[in-house]
Amino acid sequence: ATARHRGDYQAPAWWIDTVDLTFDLDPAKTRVLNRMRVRRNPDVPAQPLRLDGDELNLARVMVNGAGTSFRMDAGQLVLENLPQDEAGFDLEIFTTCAPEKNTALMGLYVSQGTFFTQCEAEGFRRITYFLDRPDVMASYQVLLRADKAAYPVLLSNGNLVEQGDLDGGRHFAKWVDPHKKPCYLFALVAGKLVARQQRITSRTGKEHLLEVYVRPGDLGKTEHAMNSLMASVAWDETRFGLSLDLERFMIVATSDFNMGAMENKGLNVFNTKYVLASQATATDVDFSNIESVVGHEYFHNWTGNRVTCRDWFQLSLKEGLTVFRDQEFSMDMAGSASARAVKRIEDVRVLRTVQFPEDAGPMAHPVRPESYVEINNFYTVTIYEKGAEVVRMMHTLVGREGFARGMKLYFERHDGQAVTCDDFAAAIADANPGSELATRLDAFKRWYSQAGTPCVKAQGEYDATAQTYTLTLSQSCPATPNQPSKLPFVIPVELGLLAQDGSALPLQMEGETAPGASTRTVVLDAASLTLRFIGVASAPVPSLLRSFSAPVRLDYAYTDAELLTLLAHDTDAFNRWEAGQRLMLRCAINAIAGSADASSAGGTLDAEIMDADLLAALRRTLRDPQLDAAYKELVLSLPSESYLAEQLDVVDPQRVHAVREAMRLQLATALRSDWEAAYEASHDTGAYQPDAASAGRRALAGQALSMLCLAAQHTGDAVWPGKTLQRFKDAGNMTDRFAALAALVTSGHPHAAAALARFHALFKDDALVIDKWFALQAGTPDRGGHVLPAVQALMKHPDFQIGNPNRARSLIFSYCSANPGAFHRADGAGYRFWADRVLALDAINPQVAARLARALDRWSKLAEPWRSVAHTAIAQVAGHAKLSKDVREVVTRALE
Ligand code: HT7
Ligand code: ZN
Repeated sequence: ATARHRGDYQAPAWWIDTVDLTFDLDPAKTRVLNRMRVRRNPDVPAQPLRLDGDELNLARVMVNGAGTSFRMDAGQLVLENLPQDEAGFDLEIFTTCAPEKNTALMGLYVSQGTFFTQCEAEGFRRITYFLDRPDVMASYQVLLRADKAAYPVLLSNGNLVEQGDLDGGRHFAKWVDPHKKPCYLFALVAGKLVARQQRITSRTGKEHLLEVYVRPGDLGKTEHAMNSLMASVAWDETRFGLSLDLERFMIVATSDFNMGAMENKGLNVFNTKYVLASQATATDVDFSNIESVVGHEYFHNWTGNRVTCRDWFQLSLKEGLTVFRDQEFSMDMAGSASARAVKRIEDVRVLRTVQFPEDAGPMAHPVRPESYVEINNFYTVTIYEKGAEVVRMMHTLVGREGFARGMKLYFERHDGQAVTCDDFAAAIADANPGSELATRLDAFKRWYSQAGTPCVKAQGEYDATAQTYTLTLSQSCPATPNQPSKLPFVIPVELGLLAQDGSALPLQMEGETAPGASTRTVVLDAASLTLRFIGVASAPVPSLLRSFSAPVRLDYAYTDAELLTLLAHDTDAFNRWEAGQRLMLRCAINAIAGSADASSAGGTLDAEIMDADLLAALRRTLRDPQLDAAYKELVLSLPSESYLAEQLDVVDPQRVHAVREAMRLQLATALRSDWEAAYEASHDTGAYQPDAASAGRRALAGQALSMLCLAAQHTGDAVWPGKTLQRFKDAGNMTDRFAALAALVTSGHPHAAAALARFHALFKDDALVIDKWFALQAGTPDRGGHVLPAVQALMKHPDFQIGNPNRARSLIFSYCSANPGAFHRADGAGYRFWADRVLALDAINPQVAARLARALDRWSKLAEPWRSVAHTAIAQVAGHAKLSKDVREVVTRALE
């Protein structure tokens, strides 16, 4: 398969102004009549019209009502000798496709008897021949015809303008979208669905109908999604002055979906996981994810749909910006400063545990990639999460008001256009002349073009006589594929200084006449920068990169005492948490590197890894009445095995697992009475509310239970496991019930088996809950290699279906991608399981298979014997004769 390159972009040689689609929906053979008005792009030299198509049966092509000659070339339908005049011509194409055979879930497919489409990025070509690229924007009208009994609801983008009955028990619906759009935003849905409806009046005084469509029986689980949608509409109006531009905005849920959701204009299609919630079946995390995904897709209506991407290399233009917007929305919804910090910590955790490894691995790519083989492989954490960090840095550099001005200018300039990341950055900078961004825009844009995670090294020197503190910041960035050296990044570094007693020092830099605020942002835009603070009465403790002001690694040689000061006193909640993480990380790294007092073959390790000072500090945090429960839960959470592994040059995954498990046990036993107190204080029995504060209390109670069950396994105590089992049985909501179940399962308590069986029996008819049941068993800490056989047995469970992406993710991905201690077996059985599953999935759904293929991205860091066995497994996949280009790209890059 050949790569596409960003530099090869050319404007389309033809425009498609209008599209009139007629669908005769039939699962076995759907007929699609596509009538377009096409005209030459006069700005581009004359070329044949090349239309993309995939898996289509072509029946007829007509130009201006008459048959025409055509040829096929590499899957494209090529038409030559077309009318070249300005008025254009009518092009009619009649094709058929087989939705029920579409297991890739791209294009038109059937899920549980309902038709759905997924067109982003290149799925529209599986519906009809078209210029399947985002810079071709057309007006659509769509006529849907189908059997009325089987498909009573017929939906497409825009407004329903006509509907009625047809002969033979069929009916029709005609939809007209008032907005021009690229074809990746086209959607249709047809099936037996019911809707929760809500009428709203927006700030502009216009009335809108909001609808959430689900299968009959699920209507009771749509309230939270609808509330989230209403909140999203209100938030975008208040924060950015952006109103809903449609009379009707629909969300439809499907249980067969490759990703989380899709922002089709006016007809969002969602994975059920991000729509359905009730307190009995969804956890607090589910509730919060629903709010953020509903927000994300809604915010795309402006950032993505009204202004879209010129080409797929610009994907982060819409995704990075929209993730930034959904993160801000969730923070604003969370309310308190502490809840905002919790959200920021959660977002940074994802960035550091998933995106940093991506940026250091074989699939590393800039936020605006230079090339790709399969665009579906580039819906990555780099495009989304690092892209959001780039937008966040712009926000930091121009300020909240300045950013709002920039957004306004962006829409003034580009509404209705398909544009680039450069256009976005220019709008933000131009709206803020003289700002820290505008004055170094070209250098700032290296965040778009250079891959890799920069490292900021900080060194401080205190001069007691002069009462000055000199801080030197310097930056470097490791080589990434095709980018051996990098130019300096523009890095906003928010910082403060703490006195030894932990109090915040007002900051005064050399040349300033008076001390200022105790926190400020400096901009590191060269290889190094030296800052001199004056009037510093004693050696300070620097608090650097506050709020994680840039997506970098910070290297500062903190002493343990300095980190303990930050953990106890930093006014920046992010850095307070970060100090605890650094202390825990340091203990773990020392233990991993230390004498081999743990078996590398998955044995347990009895060593005391965290010292008394750290444990005392964590105890104080847990007991601190000033801190919110959600924040405590984060401070008391150990860095993940994958994050620990990323800090090492050579990884023995079993050693990492053993050390972390030993730390977990130490935390459980050393703080046992504190966990009891935390549980008693936070296990709310009142009415369930999904708000951030209540969810935080439940999170801490769940963590405490998990720790108490673990400690009990060590001491033989039966009380806490018994209490946990009781709580599992009596719980009034899924968060508490699942936390109790997880505490029993992850501690390996004998009660776990009965609880798992009971859980399955209780929820056997709820697919999303059964996904949790699979995921818990596949993700549990390994004890003597028990997880892989359990996963293999679960693959044979009657509820397991590999073709359903949610189910495949819940079992296979939970094992291969989220349970390193169980996956990285020295005998290579985990890797062989992975290779077999990648190949099996690839025959069904290449996109999902390629995601699974990423599980071994970091194989070259592994110690022996893991490294060699992993290499063999990847080579086995790469050597397979029939491989999709999705999987081939991932494994080829892994082996390069
Ligand atoms: N923009 C959407 C991306 C998406 C997608 C991409 C490829 C294949 C299937 C897909 N489903 C959704 C999701 C989003 O970022 O909002
Ligand atoms: Zn998105």
